[in-house]
Amino acid sequence: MLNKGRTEEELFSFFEQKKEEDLDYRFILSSMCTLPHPIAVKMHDMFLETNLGDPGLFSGTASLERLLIERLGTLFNLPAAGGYATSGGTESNIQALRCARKSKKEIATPNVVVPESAHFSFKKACDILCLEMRTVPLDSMLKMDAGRAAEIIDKNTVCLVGIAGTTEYGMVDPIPELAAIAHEQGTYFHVDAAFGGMVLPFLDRHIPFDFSVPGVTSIAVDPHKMGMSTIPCGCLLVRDPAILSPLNIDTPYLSVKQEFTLSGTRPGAPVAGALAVLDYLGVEGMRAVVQGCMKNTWRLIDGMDTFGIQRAVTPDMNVATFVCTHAPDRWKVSWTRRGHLRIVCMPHVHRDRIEMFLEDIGEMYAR
Ligand code: 0PR
Repeated sequence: MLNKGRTEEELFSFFEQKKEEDLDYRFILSSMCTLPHPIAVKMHDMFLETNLGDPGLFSGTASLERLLIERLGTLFNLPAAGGYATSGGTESNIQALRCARKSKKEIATPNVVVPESAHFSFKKACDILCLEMRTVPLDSMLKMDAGRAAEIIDKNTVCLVGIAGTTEYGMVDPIPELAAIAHEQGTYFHVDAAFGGMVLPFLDRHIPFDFSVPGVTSIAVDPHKMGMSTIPCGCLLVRDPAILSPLNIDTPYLSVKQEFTLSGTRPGAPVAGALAVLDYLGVEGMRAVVQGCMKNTWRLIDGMDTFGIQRAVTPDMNVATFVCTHAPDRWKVSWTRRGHLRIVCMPHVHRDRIEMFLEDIGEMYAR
């Protein structure tokens, strides 16, 4: 620590300098996060000091968390769903696998079956929980091959995982088929909709992924991605609130006597922010945001096509991938494990940005 404190001016100048070293969101085409909605920022500020880890002290904030879960449950066709706000998809996935593991305590050598496209958070979860992770190959559309999943799942499988909106390609696994396979085996079925959960309900095309599909046990969804909340805000939703009960541990000196969360201290601010965005925009507003992102995704795909740059796959949502080896320097893009150029058309990636990017890449490929 510094022996003597610094003045506010000194601090501001140092912190401002550091902030300038960060990339400008307007050039970030690789991220699944975005600029928070202004209403989220306001509510985040208002709830800055709140701690959901001791909900009895912040009962108003705790009721906002319950409302957030209720809103998302309703969006996912189960208003009575249980759940809580996590720090993001990683925590939601870890907690889902904990629930699944605990539902089959008698299995000595438990395994989890995930698609090859699963987010790396499942590796962390399996490592922490000492679960064998079995990966299922993808079909030609880069979706989990349900037939192969049926072959790989066995009596020691504690959880089958499907992805609704894959990180790299924006694809939705065949959730109803997978749910049926899990049901037949009597296995917990978790849907990772960390990204897609705030996209799929607002698309014109109906893609089943939520609690309306019988057999879906839990769903991860992240308001801090397409929900435009402040960071960090994820949510884990469960079909039956009792699914979380086996995670309960005693917290004798707190305002609640048990908790099933992973973190102890939990920020209320992003939860307030996430709920504010949903209630401010409503279904109509969210639909407009998502449809804007989809329009931009298609403009990008069509624009790249005119330069002879083919899409790697036709995405189910706003992630565009291309058979392409170079991209203009000033843009922050990403590359998938299969070597495709990947651009996520988040709400901050406005149409003018897409046009600028197309101009830049067009010049590169014309050379
Ligand atoms: N599940 C899926 C399908 C995801 O895409 C992600 C993260 C997670 C789970 C884990 O969520 P948390 O990171 O909230 O724990 N997807 C992004 C990714 O790994 C996260 C991200 C966002 C990374 C913005 C970088 C970035 O700039 O690419």
